[in-house]
Amino acid sequence: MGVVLIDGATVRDFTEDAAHFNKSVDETFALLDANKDGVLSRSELRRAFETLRLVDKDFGVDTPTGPEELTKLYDSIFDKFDGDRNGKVDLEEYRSEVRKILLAIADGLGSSPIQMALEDDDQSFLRKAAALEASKLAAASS
Ligand SMILES: [Ca+2]
Ligand SMILES: [Ca+2]
Repeated sequence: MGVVLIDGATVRDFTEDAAHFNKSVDETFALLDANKDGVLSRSELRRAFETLRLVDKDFGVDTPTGPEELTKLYDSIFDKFDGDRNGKVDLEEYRSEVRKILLAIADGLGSSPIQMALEDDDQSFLRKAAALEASKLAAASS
């Protein structure tokens, strides 16, 4: 496992590559949906963010330390995902919110690349974007 540089274009390419993007998103959705009912509950989404560390990696925010702040943070994340406010996050809502988040990250990165370690157990989307970039580079140079 190595280190790759990713910039805004890498992240944007990833979100625009529908086949890869949907596959990655669907994989994480399936992981998060612990009771396999096809939707994410508040607690499933929260546990997901805790175990995948998506908050610090993909949202770029410092994880608050107090339990009340944490609950507020996860509630606000859940409300963003739950577009139709029915208390559940379905796959379409999940896909569209993840895409929005990644595009915002892409804008933030611009053309200033950041280093991204490729770790096997890292399920963050930035890592997936980095892996896609690495595989394209490998294909181009072979
Ligand atoms: Ca579920
Ligand atoms: Ca919903």
